[in-house]
Order: sequence, then structure tokens, then C-alpha cells
Amino acid sequence: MNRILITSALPYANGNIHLGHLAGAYLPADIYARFMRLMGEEVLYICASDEHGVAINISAENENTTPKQIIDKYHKANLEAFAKFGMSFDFYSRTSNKMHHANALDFFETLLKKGYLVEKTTEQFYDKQASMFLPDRYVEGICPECGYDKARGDQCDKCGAYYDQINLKNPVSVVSNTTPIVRETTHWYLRLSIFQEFLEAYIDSCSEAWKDNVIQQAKGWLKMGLEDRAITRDLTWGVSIENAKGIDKDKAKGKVLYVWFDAVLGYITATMEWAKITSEKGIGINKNDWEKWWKDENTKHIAFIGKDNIVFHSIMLPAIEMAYGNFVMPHNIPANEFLNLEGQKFSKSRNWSIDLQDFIADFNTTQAVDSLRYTLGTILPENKDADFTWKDFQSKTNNELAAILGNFINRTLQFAKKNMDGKVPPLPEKYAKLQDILNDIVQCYSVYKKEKSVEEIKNECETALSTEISKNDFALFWSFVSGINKIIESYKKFRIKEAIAETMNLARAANKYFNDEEPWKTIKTDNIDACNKTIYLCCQAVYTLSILFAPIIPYTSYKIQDFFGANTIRGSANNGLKTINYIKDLSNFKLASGTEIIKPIILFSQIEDKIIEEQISKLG
Ligand code: B3M
Ligand code: ZN
Repeated sequence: MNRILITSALPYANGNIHLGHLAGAYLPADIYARFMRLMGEEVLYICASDEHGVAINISAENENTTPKQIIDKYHKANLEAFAKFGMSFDFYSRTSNKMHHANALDFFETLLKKGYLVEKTTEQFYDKQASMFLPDRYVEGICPECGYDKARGDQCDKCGAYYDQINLKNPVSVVSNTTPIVRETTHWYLRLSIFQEFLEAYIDSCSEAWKDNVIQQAKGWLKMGLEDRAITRDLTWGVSIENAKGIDKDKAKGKVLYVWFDAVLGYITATMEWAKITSEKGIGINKNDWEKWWKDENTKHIAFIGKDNIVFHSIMLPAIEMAYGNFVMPHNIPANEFLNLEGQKFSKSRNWSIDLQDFIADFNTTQAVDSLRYTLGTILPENKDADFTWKDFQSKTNNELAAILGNFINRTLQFAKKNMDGKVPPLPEKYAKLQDILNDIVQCYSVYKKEKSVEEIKNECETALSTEISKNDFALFWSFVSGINKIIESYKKFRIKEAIAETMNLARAANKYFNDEEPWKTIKTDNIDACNKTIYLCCQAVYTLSILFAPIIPYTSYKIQDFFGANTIRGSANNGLKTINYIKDLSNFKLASGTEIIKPIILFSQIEDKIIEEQISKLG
């Protein structure tokens, strides 16, 4: 049994989600969550809007409004867009909620009491013109590590360095464009150095399972030696520590928690909120159930993020969890690289971006959403930066979703509609053993997969079964059995892109089967048995594909299952409760002969050049 807690980086509620975000931390998490639910695992998928931090203040200033209005606007906009994109969050919260402030403060107070925080008075940049200290993004300058000249106050976007702002060279205030002075202020620091050894052991223990880029970055930090980090800021917007127990009220005045300290705790609070709210629904969730998702050692926390967030999840979060005590630390952090757009970096200011909201406004069909999910899924920047192009979107839709998957489903169902009374045909008596044979192949695969190569298993099965099963039938069965195994393995290793490619390969194999069997010929001869068998198996394949594609293109999957009036299985949010293992179950022919086929509709229509050209011309 696996209990899988899935989180996606909490998006800042100061702007719309764009395709780069989706490919980084949302789509892969959603596909993974849905697949694991279909595998019968206990899955809870949690996210929230990140509503604190200087980025929010700056947006408010730019839009001439208040932080509160900014977060309300973008929280709503992103929540709605995510829903249309088919995200299956079990719970989506916001860090401005009272419960989160209380929880984050509790962490602060507990760490303070346990001696993991230390108060220090240090020098910080102060903008005299604006009468304020300049935390993080309020100041820009030259990176002390690499010399990049647009480095932020707390982190360099170029080399990823994470430093004390006072080390920034040539600092300039973002607020007034003047050179700040240096002034003393008091802050609370997390004594990260205490955790050096412990984190080294933790990262070592993960080095086999985690992606290389994540391990390398984490090790890089550890190699430099961890230093104490300020976890408070001079700001009015954020989790105030003015009433925190254990500190001097005067010193705490005008201080809030550093956004990254409270944001990583947002995952935990959102889970608490989920448990509290869901416990009132009478579906068997208890308000303390959040604890089993965070404190039980059988829970695996998988944190999906973009590569710029690695340090906060591989170093800071585990340190905070360790300091507080009794929390499970991330089991895996499948951080993605970046997505580019038509060969260039996403940039809202240069209008080189595609917001999810704009995509939905322009296309507004579930087909288009699934096309987008599929296209992004096939190019996920898992190991290196990737590039989204509108031409690729068009070609993946037309040449794969429409020409392979859609075509196979359509020709199978149309054939049955026309020639078999609109029903799944009977499986003729002389083919009655096919189900057993399929089970044998499944069995053989699972027994031998550890000791033999796929080719060897294949040969073994093929020889053993050669007299009982035709070449085409075997090829179809083999593709599905070995393909499903590969898909499972890929998902388990967070190779989502590979799993998607393999899933489309099964649609290819099914299409090939249809071609090779030539049912349009057998129907005309007296070989109606063969024809019935072909279409019977094709219908089963359609159903199987609808399940395997459900995590990737959930809307389409729903439509396919609906053709058979079947229960719709999409790996949707289920409050952490498990269902049966649909994936394991796929080796059983699921559609009974005689099942009525509802009039099939075209699942993916071709995208014309005009549409694509229009979108390209909008950029820049
Ligand atoms: N709000 C997203 C970003 O860095 C940031 C993630 C928080 S995850 C706890 O773009
Ligand atoms: Zn740098």
C-alpha cells in the first residue's frame, strides 16, 4: 500500500498561470496523481495560492491597488483556469487564510522555543526616499557569485545563488530607483547550519531515486556549507509576527515571516483545512486525518516544482520539518527545467507568453484543453529545457490525437455501428480462450520481468502460445501487456513524458491491429467469426485506451467511456480515499458482448493552419 501526498508549487497570486508553469509543476503532478489513483493508491493532491511576499506588493503597486485585491483577483482567476484545465486537486487553498497564519506562526514559535531560531541585528538596505527596508525583490544588483546584473535581493535568476542581500553589488531600489543606504534591523534567523549533517545524510539517501538535477543542486548547497537564513522581513504584507510568543513586541513590530518560510508550510495548512472541511461532509474523513498525510512514515510526499524552487524544497522544508519534529520529509522532488515558447523565454513584459486564461478564452473546448495537455505532456522539460511551438500543438493534435487515437476509436465504433447492430459483437466460441491467453501473457510477464529482458519474455510467450493464437492477436496482446508494464514503470520513476509516449504507442498498436486484420474484408467473406473477434478485441482496446489516456486527456477519456455508457473513470480527486486498481484490472475484457454503442462523435478535429498563424501573430 502506498499513501501518496502530492503537492505542486504554490503559484503566486499576482499573475495568471502560463504554459510554462503548467509544464513545470502542474500538469505532470496532475497526470501522476490521476494515474496513481487509477492504480488504486491513496492519493491526496494539495495546492494553494501563494499570497505573500514582495512580488505581491510590487504587483499591487504596478496595478495601483492593494495586495488584498491582487490576491483575490488572481486566486480566483487561477482557480477557475486550473479547473478548466482539468486539474484534479483534492484541495486548493490560499495562504492568506487565517488558519495558515496561525499554523505558520505556530511553526515560528515552536522553532524559537526549541532553539532553532536566533535573533540578530544586522545591516540591511534601506530606501530613504520610500522610508522602507528593501527585502528581496525590492532591490536589484549584481550577483555576488556570477556577476549577473539583474540579480534579486535574495536569489540570482541566472546562476541560482541564494545569498544575503547585503552582498549584492551595486544595489538599486526597485521602489525609487535610487541607491539604498545600509541601516540596522532585527530579524530572526533559521539556524540551518545545525542541520548540515542531517541534510547530507537525507540527500545521500535520496540520490538514487531523485533526478540528477535535483540531487546536484542540493549537494551544491550542502557543499558550500549551510548558513543561518533570515526568516523574517520588514514588510506590512505577510504573516505578522507581532503577537508571536517568546519575542519582544517592540522588536517584532512591522515584521512578517519571509514568504518562503510560510509558503512551504502552506502545503501542510492546506491539508489541515482539507481535513477540517471534509470531515463535515460525512464521508469518513476525520479532522485529524491531515496528520496521517504528514506524520505517518508510510506517506510519500511528492513535491512537484520548477527548478528555481529546488533549494526551498530539498533544504529548507526538510530542515523546518526536522526542527519542528515528526514530519515526513519529501520522498521525491521531481523538479522540472523550464519551458520556452517558440524558441524564447516566457516573458509577460515582452508579451512572449501564453496565459492559460488566454488559451481557454481563445479555444474554449474540452478538445482543445486535452490537446494542450497532451502536447505539453509530450514535451515536459523533465531533463532539459523544452520548447512549446504552436506548430507542434497543431501537429500533435492532427497527426497523433486525431490520426492515431481518434481514428482508431472512430473506425472501430463506426464499424460496429454499421455492421454489428451498434453493439459490441459476440466473441465467437472458437476464440473463447483469448481471455485466458491474455491472462497467461500477463502472468508470464509479471513472473519474468525481473530476470529476463522484454525480448526474451516475448519470445518465450510467443513460442508457448504459437498454436493457440494468431500472429495479429498476439501482437496486440503483447503490445498492451508490455506497454502497460512500461507505462507503470515510467510513472513510478516520474518519467511522465515517456509514459505518455508509450500510451500513444498502444493506440498505434491498436490501429495497426485493425489494419492487419482487415475486418472490412472478413465481413464480406463467410469469415464472420474472425470479423466479430477483431471488432470485439478492438472495442476492448478502445476501452483500455480510455483508461490509460484518462490521466493525460481526461475530458476525451470521459467521452470515450460514454460511448459505451460505461462508468467514467478518470482518476479524479477522491479525498485521499482509494478505489480499485483499474490498471491491474485492464487485462480483463471489460466490455460485454451486446453492450450498446452510443453514436460516436469525432474526438479530435483537425486544427487548420489559420488558427495557428493567428496565435503566432499574437506573440511579441
Ligand atoms: N510561489 C512559485 C514560484 O517561485 C512559488 C512557489 C512556492 S512553493 C511553496 O514561482
Ligand atoms: Zn548569479
